[in-house]
Amino acid sequence: MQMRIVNAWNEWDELEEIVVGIADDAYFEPTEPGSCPALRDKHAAKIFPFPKGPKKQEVTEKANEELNGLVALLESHGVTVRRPEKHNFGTPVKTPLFEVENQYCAVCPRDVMITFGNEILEATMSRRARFFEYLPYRKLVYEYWNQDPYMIWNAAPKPTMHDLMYREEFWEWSLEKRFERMHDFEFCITQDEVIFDAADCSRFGHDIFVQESMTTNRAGIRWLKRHLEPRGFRVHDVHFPLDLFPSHIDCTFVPLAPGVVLTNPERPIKAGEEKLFIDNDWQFIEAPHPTSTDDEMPMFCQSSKWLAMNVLSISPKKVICEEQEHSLHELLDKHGFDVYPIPFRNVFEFGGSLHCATWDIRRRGTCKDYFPKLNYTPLAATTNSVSRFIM
Ligand code: DAV
Repeated sequence: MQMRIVNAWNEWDELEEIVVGIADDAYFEPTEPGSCPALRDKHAAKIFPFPKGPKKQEVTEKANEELNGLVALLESHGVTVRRPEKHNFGTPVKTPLFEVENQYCAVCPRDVMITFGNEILEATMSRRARFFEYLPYRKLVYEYWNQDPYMIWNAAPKPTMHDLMYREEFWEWSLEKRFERMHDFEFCITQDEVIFDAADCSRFGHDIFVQESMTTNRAGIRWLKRHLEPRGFRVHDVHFPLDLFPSHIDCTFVPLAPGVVLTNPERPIKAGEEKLFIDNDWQFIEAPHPTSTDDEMPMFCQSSKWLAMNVLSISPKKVICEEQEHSLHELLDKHGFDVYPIPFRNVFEFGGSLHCATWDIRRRGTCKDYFPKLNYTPLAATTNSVSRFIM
């Protein structure tokens, strides 16, 4: 019998195979129209620019120790763990339409790669330094594709990443201006090209929720709808207006088990979008305040303190959490989850925490409907009626 290797329909089913990122050869993210990295300490930022070039070896080694700790924990639960290939992130990128001085790292496969059932999809990405970030995963993808005859492989269309794709003045906007415009959902990328990072998607069986953000635009969500609906998925855009710098849904809205989502108290879902969850008996559990304030996060980390919520489920009952987030451990324990704490803070400056640093390939289970009361109109239905009309 032929092996089925690629099979993951949600964020919580029992985990069987996963890719864990690696910090080797990581570089600092460069300044570019889609990203303006800044030092965490505002006083230091007045004196020192954000560093350029490769990450220091001891910093990379510390991150690798924690990533290896995650690998060991997963293996002790019987999970098969795979790692990305080596890649030279110091190579500059030059295409006919843009140039960038270096690439980034292979710590966060979640941002680039996603498994939708038996399909592996490579995201378009939204930043120049990450244009080629699928490369460290290609050997694995070929292996899955060669061994699993049911596996479908797709790569979303690459955007130009030309200057015109970005709205650079976004970085100059004051917080007041962002706050006033929070319901426009307009960020540093324009709406003309198809743009999405994989980490803006969250999988709930038949239903996929995609956040509009600095890394995913409305055309990106439309592309995902047209791509996924013929396979039986229902794709929903979701918004968290109080997140003035949204990037990746997995520090904001994190499903842990059927009927349970961990929510971010500072980033409530847009009024009206909660209805689908409430109507279908989903419970929102509010995450407690993280251990660190934003100012206390590691100096070069570009993510918020809400990395505290970036947990990895290895079954509907078992969750891996960052070691220092005691209030979160207690909360999850109270709700009947087994918590597995591990140190992970040295990974933060490489783009994320436990969910970001992984990409699940196989979870035991099938595609289920967790929103049975949903009345969904597929995008294709509207498009078809228009084309019939034109003919
Ligand atoms: O809240 O800063 C970070 C996600 C990183 N992949 C946040 C989201």
